[in-house]
Amino acid sequence: MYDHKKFDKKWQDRWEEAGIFHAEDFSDKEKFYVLVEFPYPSGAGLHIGHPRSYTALDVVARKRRMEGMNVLYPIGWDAFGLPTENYAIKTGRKPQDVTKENIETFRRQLKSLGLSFDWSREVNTTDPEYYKWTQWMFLEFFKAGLAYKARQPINWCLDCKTGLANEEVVDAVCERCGGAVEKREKEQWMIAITKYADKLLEDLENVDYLPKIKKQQQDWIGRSEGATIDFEVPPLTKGGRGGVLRVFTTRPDTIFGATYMVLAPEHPLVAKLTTDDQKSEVETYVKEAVAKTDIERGDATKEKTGVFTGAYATNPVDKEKIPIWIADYVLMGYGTGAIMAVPGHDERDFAFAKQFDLPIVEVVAGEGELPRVEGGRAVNSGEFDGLSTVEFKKKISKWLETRGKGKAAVNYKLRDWVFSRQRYWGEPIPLVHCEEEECSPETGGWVAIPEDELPVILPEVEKYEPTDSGESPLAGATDWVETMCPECGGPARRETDTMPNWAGSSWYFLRYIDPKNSEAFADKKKLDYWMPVDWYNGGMEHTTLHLLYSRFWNKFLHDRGHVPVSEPYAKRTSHGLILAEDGSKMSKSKGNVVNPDDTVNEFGADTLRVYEMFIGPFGGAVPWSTNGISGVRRFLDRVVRLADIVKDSESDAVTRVLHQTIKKVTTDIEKMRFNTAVAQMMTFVNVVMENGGITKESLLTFLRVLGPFAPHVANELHEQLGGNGFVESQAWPSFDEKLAAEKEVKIAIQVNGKLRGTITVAAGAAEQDVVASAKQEENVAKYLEGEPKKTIFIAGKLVNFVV
Ligand code: ANZ
Ligand code: ZN
Repeated sequence: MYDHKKFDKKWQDRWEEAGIFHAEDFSDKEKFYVLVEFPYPSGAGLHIGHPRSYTALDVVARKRRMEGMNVLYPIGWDAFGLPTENYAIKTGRKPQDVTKENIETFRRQLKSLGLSFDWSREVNTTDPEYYKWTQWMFLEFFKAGLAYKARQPINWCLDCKTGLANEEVVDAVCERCGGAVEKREKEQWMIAITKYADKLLEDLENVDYLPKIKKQQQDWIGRSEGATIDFEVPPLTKGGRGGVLRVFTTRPDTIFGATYMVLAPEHPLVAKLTTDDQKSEVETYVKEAVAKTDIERGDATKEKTGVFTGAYATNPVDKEKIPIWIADYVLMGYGTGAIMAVPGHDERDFAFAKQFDLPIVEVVAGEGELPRVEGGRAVNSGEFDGLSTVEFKKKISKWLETRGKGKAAVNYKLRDWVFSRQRYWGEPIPLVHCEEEECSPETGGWVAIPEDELPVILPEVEKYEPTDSGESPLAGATDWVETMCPECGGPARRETDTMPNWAGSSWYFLRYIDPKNSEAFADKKKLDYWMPVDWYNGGMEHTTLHLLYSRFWNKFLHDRGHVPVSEPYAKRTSHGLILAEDGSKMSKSKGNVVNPDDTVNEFGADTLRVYEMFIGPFGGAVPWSTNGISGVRRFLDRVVRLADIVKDSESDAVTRVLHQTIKKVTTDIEKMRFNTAVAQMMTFVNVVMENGGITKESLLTFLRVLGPFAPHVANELHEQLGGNGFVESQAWPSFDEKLAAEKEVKIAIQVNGKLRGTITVAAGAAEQDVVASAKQEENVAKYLEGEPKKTIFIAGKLVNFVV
């Protein structure tokens, strides 16, 4: 048993004194920027899940340093956000004070794990010196016309009492609190992320992200190619001119099969198109439909509902009159909020047509029953009959375009980013609204705070409570709100909404590069040197939130000439969750949360580190196991005991397992197969113990591969054995393929004493394995009919089957 308290403290102090984890700006060495998602310093302290990601990339960072690279592995605090604010409300304390305490706890906890962060680069998103630049970047969006104020229905969390972005509504509830979300019409600051939809998609080809991460982003952006088509509708007012109903479709080739049209209940033409005798029915339906969430409305398993408007549209290709319906399965927020319904080839349209007895026409030939959604040859489509779906799509788009009835179009599921929050604990939006009518009409009276007056400091207020009316708590800080217009000197009011907690995290990786710069968010030359991040690990839950936002933010800064690369992260990987022992999610309310402090105190930092790497495949969810922890501790105790069996020579088996271990750990780290790397190190210790000894040189070499996982134990032994300096200052060991290879022997195979073949097997291979291979040898198999009566085995020489 080693004294982990002593080891941990001793080596953590020494590393800090020597400053060996400080990254140098500019160096002859190749740079390597390793990034983990910085934590939100909650009141609960470090979660046992944090060290999984942090240790994994610590292993990578430490290996890269030993490979001779200049490594940047930074950490900081993503500290704005609702939990702290809610806690402050409950306890009557200032979020500023609470945040400070929480950060101190997190810092102490992370330091206790011996992670090789460059602590001199710590950043904190709530520090005015930091959010000054978040505000500056917001103004860049504003000046580029990408931040704009709009009144529109947004998601409103009833518990958090704030607007949310689409990305923050996960499975129909608030991503943060799990509370119900409703649609509310509100004026909001928006950021035009949709302008970057194509770039965000295309550039996924230039980065090394896990395939499932790319897929999620692609699906979220949801690019659909198709066409808009205009259907003529009767005069919208008595005696007036006819109008058009525009639809978006991904299948313009099915236009001859459009047997009815559907408008979203919120569609602006609903009131105008509805005939008098359908009016009351339509109004009742609309009222019910708009109260439902998009998720309910899109649910394919629910029975379809809808109502006829009384009006008809004209199909531009065959002049057929088709009825116009209203149904909630068509959403206002997508495409044009209206569709041509093709029940023969669309599932939802089919279900609707069945429900309301509308005609169903086959326009794509194929096998099986309707609806058939796949492509094929066109039928019942006039002059277009016989065309393939692909050809038809091209032709019809042109046909429509030359007649002014439609054109090819692209649609996205991605929506602009709802950026205002009606809460206190966030960055103030650095704008004022000028009350002089003539001032800044082109921005609706909104005026930017000049750069030299940034940051706009978040004022202290008496009440942090959010309001049901949707006003930010800052609205009550009258002295702060009422100010002077920087443009014209007239009276002006500050914007009282704050930024979402995703603002500060959208660019923190840039600030690490130059955290103390007061002239710019970071020095250009330093950005040139360090960017992009070479390897970024984080949670899958952030794929369509932080990861998407920060890619967008970086691309925008790149286009403005502020950062050197368009894609911020060259590589993105993801870790699985750590669950409670019973496989459920850890949660405070269930009382099944494991505190990392307890594990570190009882077993030491290395045990927690190695355990989290050993617990299971890195990408998967895994339950915590107290037994597993003890097992890892026993492994480390055995490692320490290896120092007692150092000899002048060692058996071939030990040399071999050493080289096998170097080889396996080297490749496993790159593939994030940390669990099998640890298993191999365990095998190594077993083999050395079985063989009764190891040379000092071999043990020192082993400590270098162990170092990234268990740096305290590795350094302690390294010192005991008289090794030079830190394990971290040694070169990553290389392996000899020949020494790693299992020795092989030829085995003669006889049947009834006659030689019938030979096979090559690893020396020392187990009898059952050798016999199994022997039976499979082609020539031998011919002479064996069924199970041999008897099998004679002479290790390393011969197998004789008696039949
Ligand atoms: C006719 C058609 C025929 C369609 C067919 C599909 C198959 P994605 O791929 O998701 O972009 N659609 C368009 N706008 C809609 C809205 N606001 N609410 C609900 N549905 C809408 O889907 C595009 C397809 O979804 C469009 O193509 C349209 O139906 C429907 F055999 O038009 B399609
Ligand atoms: Zn003004």
